[in-house]
Amino acid sequence: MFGRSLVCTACRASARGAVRLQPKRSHATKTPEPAGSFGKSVKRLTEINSVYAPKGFDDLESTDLAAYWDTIPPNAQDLAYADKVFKRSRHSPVKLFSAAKFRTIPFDSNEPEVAFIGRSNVGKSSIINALTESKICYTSKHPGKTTEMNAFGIGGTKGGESKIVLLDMPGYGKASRREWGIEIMKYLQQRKQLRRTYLLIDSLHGLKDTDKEILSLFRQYGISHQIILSKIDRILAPRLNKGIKEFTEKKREVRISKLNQLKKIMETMRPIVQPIGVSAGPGSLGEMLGCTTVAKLSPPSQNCLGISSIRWSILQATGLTGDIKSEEFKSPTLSSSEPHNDTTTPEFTFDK
Ligand SMILES: Nc1nc2c(ncn2[C@@H]2O[C@H](COP(=O)(O)OP(=O)(O)OP(=O)(O)O)[C@@H](O)[C@H]2O)c(=O)[nH]1
Ligand SMILES: [Mg+2]
Repeated sequence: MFGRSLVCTACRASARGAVRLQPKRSHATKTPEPAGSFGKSVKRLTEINSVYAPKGFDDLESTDLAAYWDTIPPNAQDLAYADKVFKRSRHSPVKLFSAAKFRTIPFDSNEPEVAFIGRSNVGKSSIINALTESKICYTSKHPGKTTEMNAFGIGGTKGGESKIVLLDMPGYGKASRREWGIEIMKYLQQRKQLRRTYLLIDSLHGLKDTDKEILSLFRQYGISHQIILSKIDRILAPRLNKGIKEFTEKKREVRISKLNQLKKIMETMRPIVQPIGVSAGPGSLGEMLGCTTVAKLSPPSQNCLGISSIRWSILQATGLTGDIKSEEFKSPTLSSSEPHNDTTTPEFTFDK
C-alpha cells in the first residue's frame, strides 16, 4: 500500500540536489492567458538554450517544426486566425460525400478543396481528424482503411455552406488497389475546385519510390502540391507514444538535436521534391510542414503539434486568409502552376 512515494517528482528532485533554473509553475500560480492569445506561450528556439528544459512542446514556434524556404512563415496572429476558422462547431466538420469514382463526385459545388494523399497508413485520415478536432475519419493501424474519396466540409454556419472542403483519399502502396489510383488521378487532374494537394510523407521512413513517382506526376500534370512530414513524434521523441510526460523530462540538448534532425530531414528532401533543372513542371511548394497527431499542446490550445500551421497553409491555398495581413509568397512560381492542357489520365499503380 505504501510502496509508492507520496512525494511529488519535483520535491524528490530538489531533495536529491537537482538544480532547477526556474521554479516549476503550479496551476495555482498560473497567470491566465490574455483573451485571444489562444494560450500559446511561444518562445524562440534559440532562447530555449537559456532556460530549463521546457514543459511539453508549448514553447515551439511554427518555424521549429517546418521549413519555409520560399514562403513567409505564419505569425501567432495568423495561426490563431486559422485555428478559429477550423474551430469545431455544430456545423463543422460535416461529411459531404464519399465517392469511389470521380464521375460520382458532386460537380456543382463552389467551395475550394484541398486533398490529402500519400502511402497507405501514413496518417492522412488522422490529420483530417486533428485539423477538424473530431473523429470524422476512420483510422486504423492496418493499411488500406480508407477505400473511397471522402469529403468533409469545415467552417460552415447555420444555413451556410462549408467554407473549405478537405478530401481524405485512399492510400497507395500496401493494401491498395489499382482502380483507386486511376480515380484519384482523374480527380487531381480534372477537379476545378482543387486548390492544393498535400502529399504526406512519413518522417521516419522518408520518400519511397512510389512517392517519387507521384511527385513526378504532380510536376508533369501541373498539380499544385505541398509536402507534409507526418508522425514527427517518431523523430522528436521515439518513445512519445508512451506519453508526452516522458519526453518533457528529457534534457533540452536532446530535444534541440532532435529538432535539428527534423530540419535536416527536410533539407535532404528538398532537392528531390523541388528538383532544379527538371523541365516537367513546377516542384512542390517551398514550404514543408511537420506534424504529429499524437502530441498535443497544453490546454487551452490542445492542438496537435504542427496542426495550426497546416490550417494556415490551407487558408492560403484556398484564398481564405481573411483580414489577416500576411505577405505574399516570395516565389509564386513554386506555389502554383498553370493548368496543364494534357487531359489524358496517367496511370499510377496504387497496388504496388
Ligand atoms: N506515431 C504516430 N502515429 C500516427 C500519427 N498519425 C497517425 N498515426 C497512426 O498511424 C496509423 C494510420 O493512420 P491513418 O490516419 O489511418 O492513416 P491513413 O494514411 O489514413 O491510412 P489509409 O487510410 O490506410 O491509407 C494509425 O494507427 C494512427 O493511429 C502520428 O502523428 N504519430
Ligand atoms: Mg485513411
